[in-house]
Amino acid sequence: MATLSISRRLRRTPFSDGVEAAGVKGYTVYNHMLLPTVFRSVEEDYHHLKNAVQVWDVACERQVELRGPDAGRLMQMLTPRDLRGMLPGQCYYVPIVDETGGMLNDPVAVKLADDRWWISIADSDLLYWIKGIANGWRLDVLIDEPDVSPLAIQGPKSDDLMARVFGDGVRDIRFFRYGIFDFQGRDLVIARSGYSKQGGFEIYVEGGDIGMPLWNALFEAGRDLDVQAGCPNLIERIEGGLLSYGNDMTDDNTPHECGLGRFCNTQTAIGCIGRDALLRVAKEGPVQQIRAIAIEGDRVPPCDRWWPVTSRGKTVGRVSSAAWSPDFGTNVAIGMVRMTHWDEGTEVDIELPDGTRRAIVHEKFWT
Ligand code: THG
Repeated sequence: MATLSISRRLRRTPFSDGVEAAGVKGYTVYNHMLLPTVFRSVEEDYHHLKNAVQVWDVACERQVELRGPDAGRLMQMLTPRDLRGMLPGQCYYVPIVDETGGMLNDPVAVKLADDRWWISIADSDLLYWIKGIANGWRLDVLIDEPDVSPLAIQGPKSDDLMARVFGDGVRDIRFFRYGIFDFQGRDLVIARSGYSKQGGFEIYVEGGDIGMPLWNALFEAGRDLDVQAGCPNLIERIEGGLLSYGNDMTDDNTPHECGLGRFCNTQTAIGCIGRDALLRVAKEGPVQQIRAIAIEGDRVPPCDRWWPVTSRGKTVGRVSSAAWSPDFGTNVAIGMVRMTHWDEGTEVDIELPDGTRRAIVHEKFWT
């Protein structure tokens, strides 16, 4: 295999020195930035995540900051989720759609104040779409990428680790809420959220200079908790049905196809771009949708292209993410499946590069 060449266009993060010292074995590129994918092995990392606590460099979840009198109006233009009830202190998972109802990103919106928001983006250059909208509508809002780098603490021992560094107050943070906590004289946003189903927090580290001091403080405080460097885990996130923008869905998919209809209030999200298109597709209903798929046989190879889902030789969907699950003893996968084959228990074939496998479609994910 060839290697991926490193240059300054592929951005390091405030935690990269710690990630390297911890022995990172693999990276991907996300928002033009390094994102670790493996430390010991994907399977060892998976077991450790489910049993202990990990510190994840997810600085690549870049923030788009909206600041000014029109920040709230702009935010509602970007998403079909109704934001009227959202208060400072809350985070919302928000589909972002274009004028056709196609998914542009699936970020977490953080409401800091009525006139100040962070949009914690997935892997697409959303900044340019947002600047274009704001300029086209001549909105009174400043838009930029601030020096904010999320550090996730994930796993069952997250509360214990975080309490040692930030105090017992972190235990009271509710799911998708945040509080402000001090580290070395700096106020940091800390939310109970993260890209795993094992529980934990995300620290929005404001100011790259405190990245390594915070990283080191967490590892020193958690020595007896078996704290390890980790990263979003492929197996665990498939078991949990956490979607990956660019892999599992693109701008060709509506939120409803992605199973994100529960995060859309298209009727009441007045001003949302793509609202008319979404009202049309919501009335008809999607003709394909994200599903959990159990692929039979032994360990599948890495899914680096869509694998056709077929039935009697005809294509009825695609698999976009797949991995062997030690806990469930089967290959777990995420795919987009046509209506004719999306019911629970439907048998399908998956065309892998090295041959055809039988598989079962499920309506619910594993965790
Ligand atoms: N945290 C933050 N920013 C992010 C991610 C994150 N940006 C990139 C990427 N992840 C965006 N995608 C997701 C996908 C899923 C979730 C969050 C961001 C998620 N979903 C939960 C679920 O589906 O079970 C909960 C959603 C809810 O109930 O509101 O957490 O992880 N900061």
